[in-house]
Amino acid sequence: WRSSATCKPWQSGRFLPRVWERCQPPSRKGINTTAGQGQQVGMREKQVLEDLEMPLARRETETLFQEQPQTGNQYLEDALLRSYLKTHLPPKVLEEVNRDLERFGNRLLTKIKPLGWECELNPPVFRQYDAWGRRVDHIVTCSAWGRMKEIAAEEGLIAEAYERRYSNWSRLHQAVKLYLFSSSSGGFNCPLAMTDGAAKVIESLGIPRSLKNAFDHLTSRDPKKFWTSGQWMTERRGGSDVANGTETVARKQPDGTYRLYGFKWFTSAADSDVTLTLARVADAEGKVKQGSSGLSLFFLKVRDEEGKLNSIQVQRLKDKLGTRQMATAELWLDGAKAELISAEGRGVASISNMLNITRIHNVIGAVASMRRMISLSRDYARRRVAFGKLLKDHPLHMQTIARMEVQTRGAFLLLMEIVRLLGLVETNMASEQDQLLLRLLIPVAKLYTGKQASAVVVEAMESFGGQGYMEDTGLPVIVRDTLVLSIWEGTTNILSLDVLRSLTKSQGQVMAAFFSAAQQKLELASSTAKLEPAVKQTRDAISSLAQFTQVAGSKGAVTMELAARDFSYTLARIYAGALLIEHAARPDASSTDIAAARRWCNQELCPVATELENSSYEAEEAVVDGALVYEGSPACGSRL
Ligand code: UCC
Repeated sequence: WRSSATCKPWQSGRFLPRVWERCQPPSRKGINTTAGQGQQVGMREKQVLEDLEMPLARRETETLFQEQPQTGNQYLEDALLRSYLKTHLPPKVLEEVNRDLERFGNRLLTKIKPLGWECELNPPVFRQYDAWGRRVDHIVTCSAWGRMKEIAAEEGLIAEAYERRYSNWSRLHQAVKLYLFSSSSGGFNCPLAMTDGAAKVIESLGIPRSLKNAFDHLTSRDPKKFWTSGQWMTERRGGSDVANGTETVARKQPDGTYRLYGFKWFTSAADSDVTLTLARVADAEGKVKQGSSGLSLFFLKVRDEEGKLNSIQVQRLKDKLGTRQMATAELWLDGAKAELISAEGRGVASISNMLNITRIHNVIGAVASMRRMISLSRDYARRRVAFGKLLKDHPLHMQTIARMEVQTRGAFLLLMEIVRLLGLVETNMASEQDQLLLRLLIPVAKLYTGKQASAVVVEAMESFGGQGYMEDTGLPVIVRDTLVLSIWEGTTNILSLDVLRSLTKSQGQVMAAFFSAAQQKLELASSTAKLEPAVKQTRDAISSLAQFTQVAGSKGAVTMELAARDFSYTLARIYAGALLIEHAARPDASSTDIAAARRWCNQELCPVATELENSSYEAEEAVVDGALVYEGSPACGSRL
C-alpha cells in the first residue's frame, strides 16, 4: 500500500495519472500507446500476426491465440482491503493480521485454488445402494473437498471468530480470511457459513453442557476434530414461509430426547456432521401447533459413532444451476434422534441467530465474487489486444470495469462495517446504536450485495468477450455460483420484509441509529473539499429518506410493503455512500478513494423518495401491477 508520503491525492489533480502509470505492468510494454513502452507485447502481437499467415492446420495446433488472465496473492493485490485494515486495526493487531493474511494469500494461490477447481470437476455423487443391494445412502465427495475441511480447521476459519484473541477485531479477521477464501474454496464456503451459524446459536444459548462437545468440534483448529454443520430449514411447502411450510414433527422420548419425522426438501452441505433444524413438538395426543409459535429448534448428529445415518434417508441430490461442488439433498427424517435446544415455540427466533450469520457469509461471498471477477478482468485487459491496442487502453472498456470497481468498493465497505459491528456486539463493546444498526444492516447488505454481485459478475464475464462464456475458463462457474446469492438465505423481497420487521420490532429505533451513524460519517468528511458534492448528495438523500419515513408511516402497511425493496436499496446506497466518503476522508486517502465516493454518490441515492413521488406505492398501483403482469394470461381472461 502506498505510504502517506507519496499519496496526498486531494492536493494534486495530477495524481490519478501517476497512480495509473504505477499500475502498468512492468514487463508488458509496447503495443502502440503509452510512452516509454518496450517491445515485449509488440513482439507477441507480431508473432500472433505471423502465426496467422501459417497454414491452417499448423495454426490450430501451435498458436496460443490469447493469454490467460493471472492473479497473484489476492491479499496483496486488494488495495481497498489493505487500506481498510491499516485504517481500523490497532497497530499490534494489524502487524499480526497482515502477516497471517499475506501467508494465507500465498497458500490460496499455490495450494487452495487448485483444490477448489478439483472440487468443481468432481462434484458429489449419491450412492443409494451398495454392490449387494443394501441401502447405504452414501454421498461421496472428492478428496479435495475433504482437504478443504482440514484447511478450514487449520486456518481457523471458524475458530478465529470464537477464540477472540484480537478481541472485537477477531470477527473482522475471520471475515477477511473467509472473503479471501471464498472464491477459491470450491464451494466449501457454504458449509462454513452454516457451521459458523450453528456455533453462534450454541454460543448465544450460553453453550449448554449438552452442546459443549459440539461447540468444541465446530470451533476446532484440529482437522481431525473439526465438524461442519448444516441448516435444514426448507421443506416441501416452500423455503421462505418457514412458519407455515414446516411439517416436521418432533416426538418426545422417555429419555428426554426427541425423534424427528418429516421431509427436508433442501438441505445444503448434506455431508455435514451435525445440523440445526426446525420441527413441531407433538403433544401427548400427537397434535402439533401450526404457525411460527409451533416451531422449535433442534440439534442433531447426522451419523452415529459407527458412521450410520441417524434414521435419515437421502432421497436424492438436488440438480442445481451452480454450487455443484456442494451436496444439497432431499432428506427423509424417519425418527432422527435430536435434542431440543430452544424454548418450545421459539424456533424461528432462535434460528435467526444462525440466519444472520449465514446472511453475513452471503455478503462475504458476494463481495468475493465481484472482487475475483474484477481481478481477472483487469488482468486480462493488460494482456488482450483488440483493434490494435490492449483492452486497458480502450477508455470505454476501462470505464466499464471502473463502474464495477465502484460497486464492489461500496459492497466491501458495507461488509466491513457489519463485521466490525458484530465484533463489538460479541465482545460486549457495542452501544445500543451499534446493535440496532447491525440488526438493520444485515438484511440490507445481504439483499443489496446479492443483486450487485449478480450484475457485476455477468458484466465482468462480458469483459472477456466470447471467452467469458467458455466453461473451461472457469468464469461461468463463478457466475453460476454467484447467481444463487440473491436467492438463498432469504430472497431480495423476503429480506426487504425483514428490514421492515426490524423497524417494527424496534419501533423505529433502527432508523434513528441509521441516521445518526450515517450523519457521523459525513461530519468527518466536512473539511475535505473534494468530497463536498458527495457529502451534499448523501445529506440530501438522508433528508429525503427522513421525509419518506414520515409520509409512509402515516400511510399504512400496503405502502410500506410496496416500498420495501426500494426502501432497502435506499438504505444500502446511502450507507455505502457514507462509508465510501468516510474512507475517502482519511488523511492518507488516495485520489481513487475520493473518485469512488464521488461516483457512488452520483447515482440515485434515494429511489424510494422518487417512487413515492411517482405514486408507485399507492394501492391502485398494486392493481395496475397485477393488470400489467397478467395481461393476456388465461388467469385474467377478459376481465382486463
Ligand atoms: O438453508 C438454506 C440454504 C443453505 C445454504 C447456506 C449457505 C449460505 C452461505 C453462503 C456463502 C457464500 S436457504 C433457507 C434460508 N431460509 C431463509 O432464509 C428463510 C427466509 N424466511 C424468513 O426469513 C422469514 O421471513 C422468517 C422465517 C423469519 C419468518 O418467520 P415468522 O415466524 O413468520 O416471522 P416472525 O413471527 O416475524 O418472527 C419470529 C421471531 C420474532 O421474534 P419475537 O417472537 O421475539 O418477536 C422475530 O423478531 O423471530 C425474530 N426474527 C429475527 N430476529 C425473525 N427474523 C429475524 C432476524 N433476521 N433477526 C433477528
